[in-house]
Amino acid sequence: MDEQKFKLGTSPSLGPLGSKTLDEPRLFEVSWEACNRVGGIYTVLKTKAATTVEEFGDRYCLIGPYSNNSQLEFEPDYHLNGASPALRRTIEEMRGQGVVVHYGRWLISGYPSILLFELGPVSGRLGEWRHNWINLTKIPTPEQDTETNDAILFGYLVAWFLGSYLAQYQRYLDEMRPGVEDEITPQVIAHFHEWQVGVGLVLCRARMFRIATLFTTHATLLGRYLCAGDVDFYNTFSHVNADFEASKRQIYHRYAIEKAAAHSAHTFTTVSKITGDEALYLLGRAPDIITPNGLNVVKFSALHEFQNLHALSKEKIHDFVRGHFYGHYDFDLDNTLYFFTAGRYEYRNKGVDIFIESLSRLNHRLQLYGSPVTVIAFFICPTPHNSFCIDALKGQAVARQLRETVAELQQDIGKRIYEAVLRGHIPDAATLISESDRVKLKRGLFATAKRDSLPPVTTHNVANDGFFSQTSGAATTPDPILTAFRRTQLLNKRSDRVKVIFHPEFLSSTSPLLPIDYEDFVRGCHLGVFPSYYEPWGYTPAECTVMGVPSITTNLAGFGCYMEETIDRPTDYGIHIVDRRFKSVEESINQMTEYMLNFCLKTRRQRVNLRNRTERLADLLDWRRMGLEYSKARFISLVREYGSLYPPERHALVEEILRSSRNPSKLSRPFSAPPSPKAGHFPPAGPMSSRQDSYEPMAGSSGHPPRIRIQGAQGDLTAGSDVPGG
Ligand code: G6P
Ligand code: 1S3
Repeated sequence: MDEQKFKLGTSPSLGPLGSKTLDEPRLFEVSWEACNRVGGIYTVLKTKAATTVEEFGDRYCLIGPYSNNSQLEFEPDYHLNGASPALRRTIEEMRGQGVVVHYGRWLISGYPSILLFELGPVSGRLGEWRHNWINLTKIPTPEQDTETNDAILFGYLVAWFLGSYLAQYQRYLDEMRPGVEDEITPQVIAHFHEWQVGVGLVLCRARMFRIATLFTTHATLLGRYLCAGDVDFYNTFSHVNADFEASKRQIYHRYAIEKAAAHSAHTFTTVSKITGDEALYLLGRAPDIITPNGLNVVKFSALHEFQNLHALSKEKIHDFVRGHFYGHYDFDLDNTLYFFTAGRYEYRNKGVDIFIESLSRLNHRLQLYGSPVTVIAFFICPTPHNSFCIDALKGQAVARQLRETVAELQQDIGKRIYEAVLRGHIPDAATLISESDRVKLKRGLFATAKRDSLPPVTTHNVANDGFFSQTSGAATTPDPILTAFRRTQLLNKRSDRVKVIFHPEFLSSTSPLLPIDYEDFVRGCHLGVFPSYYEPWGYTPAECTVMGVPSITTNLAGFGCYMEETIDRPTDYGIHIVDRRFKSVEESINQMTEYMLNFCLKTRRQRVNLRNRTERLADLLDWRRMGLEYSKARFISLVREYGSLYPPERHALVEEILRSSRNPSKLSRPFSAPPSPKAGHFPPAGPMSSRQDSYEPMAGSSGHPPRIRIQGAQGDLTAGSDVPGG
């Protein structure tokens, strides 16, 4: 299938068909998180913008609510210079009726147009619109739910806008062709993300606008609620009484908006297959097509440099570790591996619970084998805290002081050697360090050696550390990570081969404790661990992948499922998928422990090799490839809405898309080139050598990679030895 033909902007005009002509499609993408940083959808829209602009140019416009967050990233176009005539007239018309709408550019890669509606100025119309909504849909909406009230205000504004725009657009087209009888039909696509903007979609359909609509859910409302509780979600979701469960949790009205939007849309999509199953059972509609999340890979792309960047960033983490473990620093940093998990603090949904349990088993196994390897596991999960932990700060201060002392000495000793050689003799090593130098060094030695307590398991004083709140003395739920450390006895003892550090704050290069950005931190680590229980997609392991960092994910995470479906043996690419769907918790923990243990047993050379393989997957996650699923979804909507104006081949193409999305093909296992160059063995010519791969053989590899064709990729992602497979 020629994938390029769905790219609407690049295809020639779709008409003329008989006496009618279709104008090139205009795309509006509607989301609560457009230019409004809230969660994952913001990342989707932001990273995808460049490829969408490439496809639609100025015919693409985002729509979102105006908020304080918006101001930092929004460049207003006060005179509407960049707006098309129809758009300008619509905005002016709405402004004339008291609507405050900002038009301009979102300051991100791609520089897309954006419309931001202020909700405050129309809040007086809430009563009228709520009443209308309830009459129209019979969905009861409680007056006091401000989030739903905002969703209604925003939805009515968006529907108002789209209806007016359609009329202005047709008027403009007619004006452009006075006296010509053949009509040109405008094509408008409106893509809505998540339930918060579902009202607008339902209204467009109820008002019978000639607009091709799409609805994407990134996580079902009810699924999130059920998983956060203590429900065996994936074994029960096929027979859940969704209406009842939603009512029980007092989210029926929101869930009903989501369900109405999913059913109203011409095309319904989810970010992963697993969320598609969830949608089928909880919302009653299976997605027409999966639209997985991509990344703007260029941003992370470091070509062959990424291995060097790993070494540089790892050195920064080493610096922190030297200070943190002062007095207990008896392990070899050259034999130390950094594991980490990061994300929203959802202890169970993000799988932090089973990560800690597996670490404790790993600790035991490494001790048993007398392994020289030390694992330091970081938990970057923001939670309320009071300040830095004194002991953690002291450690960094002590290490910094010693570093400065040694740096001064280094300079002095250098000078002494220089002077001595100038005077014609080589100095005696014993005289190079003076008495006062020795005193300074001894002071440093005592400072770093003296420590009664164990190195702290947390960098900050977590607010809920204890069983009793400090202020009221009332019982509170103790912090689950710290509780699990205590229960599993992961307390940074000398004998522990696994050490733990909880960093309850996002990382920042300005931190006095661990001064490093998240991206650099990820690059410096060896393994990202994300054993999520509820994760419709999950950007964290995807980010690791494009930076060449192996990771652990699960077959309950959209990303993990996608990798499992796309690649033959993901483990060979450094993507370790824990089975949390068909195995018991105990079995999943054991599987994870095995993954981590095997990782610890790898040599440096094997780790370097694995990182190379992982990084090769980056192209798979690029929006240039993933974005094609969006193109296909839009194409389906267009044909479904403007069907009578499309020739039969276009309808057949829709069937083809739907068929092929039901049967995705796999990428075979990564190919390893022959061993280190020696007589008769040379690295394959071409791009592989320029990628600086190491030439470690893998069992079963033949030495000559076949050309791999990834179906469903942009064009055909065909390459020789450089593409993993074979
Ligand atoms: C990169 C660097 C090497 C370094 C290696 C360490 O590949 O280019 O210079 O030796 O990382 O790898 P490790 O897995 O031990 O951190
Ligand atoms: C959702 O955001 P979340 O972290 O609440 O949408 C993201 C973007 O599609 C997705 O990556 C994530 O898994 C979902 O959970």
